[in-house]
Amino acid sequence: MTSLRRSLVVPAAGLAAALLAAAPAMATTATSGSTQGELKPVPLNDAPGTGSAMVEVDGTTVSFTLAYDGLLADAPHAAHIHYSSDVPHTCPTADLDKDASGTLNTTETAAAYGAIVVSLTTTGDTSPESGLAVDRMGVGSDVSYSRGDVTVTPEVAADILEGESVVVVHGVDHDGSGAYDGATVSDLNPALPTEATDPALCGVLQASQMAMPAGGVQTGQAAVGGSGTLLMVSGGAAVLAGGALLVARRRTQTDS
Ligand SMILES: [Cu+2]
Repeated sequence: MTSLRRSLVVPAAGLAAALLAAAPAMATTATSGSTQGELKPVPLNDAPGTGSAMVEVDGTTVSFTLAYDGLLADAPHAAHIHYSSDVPHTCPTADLDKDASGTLNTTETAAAYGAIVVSLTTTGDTSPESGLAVDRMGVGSDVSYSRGDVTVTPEVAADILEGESVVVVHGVDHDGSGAYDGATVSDLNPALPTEATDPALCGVLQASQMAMPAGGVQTGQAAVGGSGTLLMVSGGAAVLAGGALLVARRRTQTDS
């Protein structure tokens, strides 16, 4: 029996070693997941619309589906994923109307959701430089499009998976004229009326529970504060020390 016991112990030790050895490998495979956001009207801007965004991350490749309904017809609607490290990663509230204009422009609302990190174009470049490339974005009131070839930095990928990125669709009709017009110019581009760029719909990208891999992916991200590599190593640690990580995960979910 002694020899049998020994033969059981040795493989167990070998398994532990294998788990430790596997941890670095998980750094590349576990930076994946699905997120989604329910798009709702931005306060004060009164866009009569709703929508949804689904964003999947696989390493530094992002695929997305953006759909919305009810926005200004026959008008282009810029759409982006926003993130900055120094904002609350939320959709804007009416109290951000710092100039008391009665509406919210992009400068005011960026205090909630940050800068453009991905331009949700239908084709071609998806960098912030394409933020107003509305010839490659949705047009009209009932729009749905997808693409699967967006390349982002590891940091942007991690920010999306951490639930700190926000999808915004722009373009409103404050005066109900049926077109982008009015005397107020855009804070992004003075050649455009502010109606063309003011935020219409907003939704925070949250992890899709059903599509998330089991264990502490969110936990690792929150615990170490953002590095994709570190968070995945932490995810590996969850296999070995699940209890403490589970507590951290609960705390994270309460905060969010
Ligand atoms: Cu935007």
